[in-house]
Amino acid sequence: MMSKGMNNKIVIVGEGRVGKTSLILRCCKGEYSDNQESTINAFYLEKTIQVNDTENLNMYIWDTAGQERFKSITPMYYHDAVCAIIVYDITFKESFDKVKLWVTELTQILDTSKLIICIVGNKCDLENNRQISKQFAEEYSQSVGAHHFHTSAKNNRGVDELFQYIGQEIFKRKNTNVKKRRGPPIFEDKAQNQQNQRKPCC
Ligand SMILES: Nc1nc2c(ncn2[C@@H]2O[C@H](COP(=O)(O)OP(=O)(O)OP(=O)(O)O)[C@@H](O)[C@H]2O)c(=O)[nH]1
Ligand SMILES: [Mg+2]
Repeated sequence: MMSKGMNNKIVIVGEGRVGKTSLILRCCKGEYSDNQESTINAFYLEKTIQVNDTENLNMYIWDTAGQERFKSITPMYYHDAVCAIIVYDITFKESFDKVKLWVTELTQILDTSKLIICIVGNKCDLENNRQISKQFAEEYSQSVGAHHFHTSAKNNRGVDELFQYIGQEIFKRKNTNVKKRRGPPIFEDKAQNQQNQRKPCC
């Protein structure tokens, strides 16, 4: 069974030149170019992943332009997204400042209890030029309820893991919603609840 429709919309945002387009092209087409040109028009590519033995999930991954002059256009692309991937370049400290701005913007506008946020440190093939420590990036991500990933679009590191995680997470949340809507009414068993409350915490 295939989950169809534009509702599995993922948007990739972040500073210019951090590797957003390269990540999409790597993920969806298995391509990479050292001379990737700056994005001017947003576009999307489709990616299908297997979420369990019998089911696939279609994701629509939108690339946006990172350059400041296109900033006002971007909200058009993220307002109905289920997941935002915020990319920074591990060799360029300022690109992490942009991550923080993006987190603020997205959390102000979108329902963060529904939005999956992934923060991605790209270009991890250039480990020697790293300007943002792993620990700092991971702690920050955790503090805003985001998952952190390291990727190299160039060397194809961490890209599959990132999109597999997102696919599984979308699938999991959908199933939970369906169960909530269709399930039988739940009658609380107060005695049982009280008993449970007495159980020591793990
Ligand atoms: N070393 C290295 N270079 C990369 C990697 N990913 C992208 N690049 C290079 O970084 C430059 C920018 O990549 P893009 O994918 O165009 O970056 P972008 O974020 O889409 O940029 P805008 O479209 O301007 O927002 C290109 O020259 C890429 O080849 C990576 O993982 N490692
Ligand atoms: Mg681009």
